[in-house]
Amino acid sequence: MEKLIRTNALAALLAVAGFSAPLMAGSEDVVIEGAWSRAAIGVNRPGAAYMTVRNTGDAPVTLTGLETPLAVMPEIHETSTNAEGVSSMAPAGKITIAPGDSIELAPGGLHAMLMQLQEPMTEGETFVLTLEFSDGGEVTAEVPILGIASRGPEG
Ligand SMILES: [Cu+2]
Repeated sequence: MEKLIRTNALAALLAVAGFSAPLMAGSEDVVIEGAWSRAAIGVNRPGAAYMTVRNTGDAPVTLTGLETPLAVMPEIHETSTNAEGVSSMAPAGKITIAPGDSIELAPGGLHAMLMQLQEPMTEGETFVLTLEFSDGGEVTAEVPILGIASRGPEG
C-alpha cells in the first residue's frame, strides 16, 4: 500500500513536470510544402489552394478543417471524374495521413476550396491558410497567389 502511494505521488510529480504523454500528439509534426493558389477576377467564384501536407511524425494525423481570413467557408474538396468523363467535386471530409505519408492538394484532385471570398485574389499577394487537425493542433501556411493561368510554382 505504501509503495502504491509512493508510485502515484511520483506519477503526479512527473505529470506536473511535463513528463506525461502530451494531449496534443501528431499535428506538430505536420509540414506544408509548395503551397500556391491562382489569381481570380472578383469574388463571385470560389478560389482554390494547393499544397503538399506531409506528416513527418510517428503518429497518424487527421485533417479536419480549414480556416482563412480570405474566405468565409474554406473546405477541403475532392474532384473526381465519372465514367462519362464529367468531373465534379465534393467535400472530402476528414483525411487521415499515416506517419511518414503525405497528401497532395493539386488541380484535378484534392484542393482547398475557398468559398465566399472576402477579397479578390490578386497575383503577387499572399494569404494565410490554417489547417486544423483532430488533436486540436493547427498548422498555418503562407500561400502565394500566382498568375491566373498558373499551373503551379514551377510554371
Ligand atoms: Cu472544390
